[in-house]
Formats: sequence, C-alpha cells, structure tokens
Amino acid sequence: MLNEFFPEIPKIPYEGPDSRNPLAFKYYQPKKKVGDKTMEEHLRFSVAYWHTLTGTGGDPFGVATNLRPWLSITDPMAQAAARMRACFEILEKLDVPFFCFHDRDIAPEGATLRETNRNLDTIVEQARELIASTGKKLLWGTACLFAHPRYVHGAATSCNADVYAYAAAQVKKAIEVTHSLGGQNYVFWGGREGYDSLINTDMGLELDNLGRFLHMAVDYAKEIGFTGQFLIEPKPMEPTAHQYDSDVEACLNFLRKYDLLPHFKINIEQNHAILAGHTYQHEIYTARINGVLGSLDANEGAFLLGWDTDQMATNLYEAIFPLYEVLKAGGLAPGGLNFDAKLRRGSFEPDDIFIGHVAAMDTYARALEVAHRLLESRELEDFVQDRYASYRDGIGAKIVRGEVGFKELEAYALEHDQITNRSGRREMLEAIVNRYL
Ligand code: XLS
Ligand code: NI
Ligand code: NI
Repeated sequence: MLNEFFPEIPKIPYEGPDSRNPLAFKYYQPKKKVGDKTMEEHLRFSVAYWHTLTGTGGDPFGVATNLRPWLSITDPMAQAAARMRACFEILEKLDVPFFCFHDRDIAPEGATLRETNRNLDTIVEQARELIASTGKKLLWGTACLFAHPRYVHGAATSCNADVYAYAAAQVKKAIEVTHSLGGQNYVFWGGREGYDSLINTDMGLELDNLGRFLHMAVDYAKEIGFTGQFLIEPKPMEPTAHQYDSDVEACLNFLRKYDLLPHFKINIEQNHAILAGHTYQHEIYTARINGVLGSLDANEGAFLLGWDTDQMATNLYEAIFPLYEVLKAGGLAPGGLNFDAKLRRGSFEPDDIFIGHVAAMDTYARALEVAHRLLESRELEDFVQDRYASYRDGIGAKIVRGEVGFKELEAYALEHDQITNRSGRREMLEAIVNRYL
C-alpha cells in the first residue's frame, strides 16, 4: 500500500457503530450486502481531485490554509506528480474505488497550449501506471473551462470565437485523456457558460453555440471510440449571475432542443440543487422519471448561505431521500457518488482529509441502509399508490388511457359534483420515516 505522504494514517478500518475513532468506519463496509448489491456497488465513491488534492483552503476573503505534505515541492511538475501519488494513497487508505479530475487539477498550464498538453500527458502517464498498480478507476474526467482569464466571458458561450476554438481544443484533449485512462464518464459543468448581464449578451447565439459545441464533443468521442457516458452538471449561478444549465429541467429542455438527449445524462450536485431552490431529491427524482439520472456530486450546501459551500455531507436525514431515489432508479452505474466537497477552511490539517471523507462515507452508508429498509417496507410506496387509486378504474382510468376529453369530463362532473378528498397525511409519513433512522 502507498504510504509516502500520510505515514501516520493507516488503512481506515471498520470498527462499527460503537467506535469513537474518527479514523474508523462506523457504518461503511464495502462488501456488506444491502439488497442485491454490496455497499461498494451501490455507492461507487469517488474522490474529487480539485478539492482534495489541489484545493488550498483559500476563500474570497483569505489566503490558503491547507497544510499539505506536497506543498514543500516547488517545481510545479514535481509537485503535480507528488499530488498524483498522494491521490492514490488517499484512495487506497480510504478504500475509495474512483477519482475524478479537471485537466488543470492534475497538471499545470504551460506557456503555450502545446506545452500545457505535454504537461498533461506526463501526469496522465503516471496516473495510468498508478491505476494499473492499484486497481483504482477514473469515474470521470472534465476540462476546466472557467479558471483561466481567457474564459472571462465564457468558453463554448464566449463572445470571442478564438476562445471557443481554444475551449474545443481543450475538451478534445480532455476527452482523449479520459478515454486513455478508462474513464467511465465525461462531465460538462459550464461554470462560465451563462451571463453576467443581459445588457451585453446575445443569449440566442450563445446557446446555439453551446449546442454545436456539445455535438462536436459527441462526434469526436465517436471518432476515437470513447463510449463513456457524457454528463451535464446543472448549477443555476456562481460564478455567473445565470448559468444556462440551471437545473435538471433546464438541462432537459436544452438537450431536447439541440437534439442531444440521446447522448447525455445528468450529474446532479446537492449544493447546486439548493442554489436552484430545489431539494437534492427533487433534482434526482426529476432525472429519474426522465431517464437521465447519470451521476451524483455528493456534497452538502449550507441552507442559510447563498453560495456553493461544497461541504462534506454529514447530515444523515438529508442523505436518505437522494439515496431512496437512486434505489428506485435501479442504481447509478456507470455514475457514482463523487465527493465534490471540500473541508472547511478551519479544517486544514492533513488528517482532516481522511476524517472528512470517513464522515461522509459513513453518512451515505447509513443513509443507504435506511433508504433500503424504507423502500423494502413499502410504507411510503403503498401510501402513495393508494393516494392515486382513483386513476386505476372508473373515470380516472379513462383519463389515463386518453379516452376522454373536456366534454366527457364535464358530463361526468355534472353527475359527480359532491366531491370528497382524503388527507395527505404528511406528518404521519414523516413520523414513519423517523422510525427508520
Ligand atoms: C462547481 C462544480 C464543479 C464540477 C466539475 O461548482 O461543482 O466542481 O463538478 O467541473
Ligand atoms: Ni460538481
Ligand atoms: Ni459545485
């Protein structure tokens, strides 16, 4: 096992619910069966490179705080290589099977695009060897089309065609790299694909250009034989005032309009859902009933703050219904649960990386078991089924079968205008859920 950067951290053991050790699992047991699959197969955990390896702890008001063993290495490429080794040490010690990255998380930009691509190739070669020797896998790759100043006005929605071309070159390379590492998905999060103000924006052209861009990606993937799942990740705002892929429904509309629906599924993030004014469950449910549930960015936003705080998920209750939806959808694969989550700025010591992931992994493991028992019991399912019973025969069945129009319904209503409703019993149902915690 790799043991270069965190020598004091052992491979995280399972000690069970009575353990008081922050560096031990209380609930997560990869091989434990929950229904017909193991926890590991259900949850498909992934470490997010940008937060866990590249993140600094800096925020808009303060500088970096994170103490990381590789920061003493000053040469950028040597530091990048050290971070990649540290990534695999973290994956092994946490028993996390997957990781995800943006191109620029893993290797630094050079002075030219050619040099940048060479830097990337060097680190990708190293990642390939580490994948081969550890058996870890790439859940998804993506391109960072938002950090560099060239993307100040967007990438595939930039007003500047040279920027559009550069973004295309970058995504082309990122898809190649993802393909070469056996990546199971490829994500598009349009950080700056939106606008700051409509006063200087041609929204129609920008959206058409984004549609064209994604078609080029689909065509190129086909050309090189990349069969991983393409995912689009909605977020309503930040850093833009409005991001075009604002929520699952907006993505569905966009994908349908530009004829991209057959090629894309959705990567849903809790913090983005709540920024859009939705629950995580709402977004996953919407994706599920439209057949586009792809993958999850598993984090937790602060309900009182209006930005993407990307916290490690530790709120058990909030994790239950998202997993209930995943179970109803029949699972996430080839997607997974990617910890797009960073430690709080005050949690800056190296072992916080492990403490934070263990806390979140245990939260989801426990939530999975609760969601599974709840679904198996059918207590909620039966109630909901019964609530809509009026659509199973009589006039309801005729509505569902499309056999009646307004005239027939009027004739029916004239004969049945003394209506009785039944209670929705929300409080009773919430109390039922509490029995499963
Ligand atoms: C930012 C996004 C980003 C994507 C990948 O808010 O969550 O991290 O997941 O580009
Ligand atoms: Ni994300
Ligand atoms: Ni995010």
